[in-house]
Amino acid sequence: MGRLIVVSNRVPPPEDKRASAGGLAVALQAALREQGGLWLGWSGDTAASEADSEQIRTRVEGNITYSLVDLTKRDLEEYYSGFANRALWPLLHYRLDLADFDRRDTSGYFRVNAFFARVLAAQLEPDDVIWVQDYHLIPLAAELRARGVTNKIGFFLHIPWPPPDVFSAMPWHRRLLETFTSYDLIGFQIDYDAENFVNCLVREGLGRETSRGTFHAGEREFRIGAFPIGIDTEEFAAIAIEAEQNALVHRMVASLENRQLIIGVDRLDYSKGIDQRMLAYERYLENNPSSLGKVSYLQITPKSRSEVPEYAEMQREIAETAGRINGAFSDLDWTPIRYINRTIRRTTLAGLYRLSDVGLVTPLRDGMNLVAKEYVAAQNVEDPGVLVLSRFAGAARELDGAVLVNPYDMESTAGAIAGALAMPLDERVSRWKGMYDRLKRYHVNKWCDTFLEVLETPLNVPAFGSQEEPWRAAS
Ligand code: GDG
Repeated sequence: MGRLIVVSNRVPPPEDKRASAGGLAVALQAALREQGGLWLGWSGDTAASEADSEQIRTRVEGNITYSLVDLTKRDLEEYYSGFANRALWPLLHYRLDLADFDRRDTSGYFRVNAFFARVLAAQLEPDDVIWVQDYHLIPLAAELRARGVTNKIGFFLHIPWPPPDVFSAMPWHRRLLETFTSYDLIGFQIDYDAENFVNCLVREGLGRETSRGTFHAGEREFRIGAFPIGIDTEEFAAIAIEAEQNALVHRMVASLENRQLIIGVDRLDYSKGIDQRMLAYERYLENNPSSLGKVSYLQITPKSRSEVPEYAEMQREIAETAGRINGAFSDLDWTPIRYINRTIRRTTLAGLYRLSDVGLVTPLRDGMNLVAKEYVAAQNVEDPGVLVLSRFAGAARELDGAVLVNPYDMESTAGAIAGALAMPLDERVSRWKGMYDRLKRYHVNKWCDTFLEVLETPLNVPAFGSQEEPWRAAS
């Protein structure tokens, strides 16, 4: 087997070791270590000029080479803040109202993808297997093929894929869709996303199914499937147990004074439904006057993408909502919402999940949502909390022990919060156990291995396992 080449917008910094790194970075690093390989992506730094961005920085750690490229200010504005985060992100999260389709950004996106392809093509060996991550780099395979690259190339989309009527609102939808046909395997989080994508391809006449999960377009044949991403379940559970000794977690316990705790953890993003969630909690307080002073809701929301105007606006809105609710309901010794607008250490986070009676995960749309999975992994076997989960998170396809809600429906979300806080122990245990067992079996390393196995399986050999497994061929 050749080397594994991972390409993603960002490459994890060298200091990202176990406790602080997310499960995905650790799993990809483990796969790279096993096979030997290369991780290529943006360094996070801005190059002063185009000539400077040609200077590739290479770092070798064991059998992994990290290849870091700087991007110019213009590249970042057009490719990253522009097309990726102001066109693709809202579009693929069904938010046409927030999408900005700008011609200059679009050409910047394709230009930076061509640049990445040029950098990668120069380093490739014939039997390398390439795995491209996420929406920033969709045209990469087409750019590589244009440079004569014939290696296996897989793509995994971490975010949702909408139905054709939503996707085709983007002026360049066909051009982008066409580039997908250069991959050998296109992976989505859940079967609904894969199904939407197939419908887009078929609607545009860009692919037809030849056998289950295998599609044909022009000269090429490729697979499409669903590969729900997992977490490092047992590691995370162990961190959560250890975190019971954490000083910050102790401070939290003391400050709660036996109140019940609800937790929400989300990057500051409109897809996460944070404002709607606060309103549902407000409705819960209104509907349950006896709960006043007896429940605390902790919302941890690190800032993200502040350079995109919609995010700055949303940050203001959420802070206002939290302030208004606290102003209306607080007492001298109680604040209903504790809103934290910065990053908390991963170990502390695990301890806080474990402490919480309810994990409130209510995105309006989400590829998977790892917070839902981390919340389950962190629970105490003897006394687990309840996951209240949006039916529009990919995780809802798997976590059938969660209390599922429609985040647009405040009244029923408020009811679900009340039901979760009052749920008896035996029901909590039985709901939690099924979810935990599943997360243990389909952890992030398994996700990684399965994707790569399917990518390497010749097209005439069946690649997907039994129906019980989460990996599904699209049709
Ligand atoms: C994309 C897709 C898909 C959050 N706050 C803190 C913190 N976090 C960590 C969580 C979790 C991660 O960030 C967030 O993961 P999500 O899955 O919830 O969301 P996205 O960032 O939008 O990720 C998503 C994912 O890709 C993977 O495929 O599930 O649908 O949108 O791990 O714990 N971590 C620390 N402090 C914080 O304050 N340490």
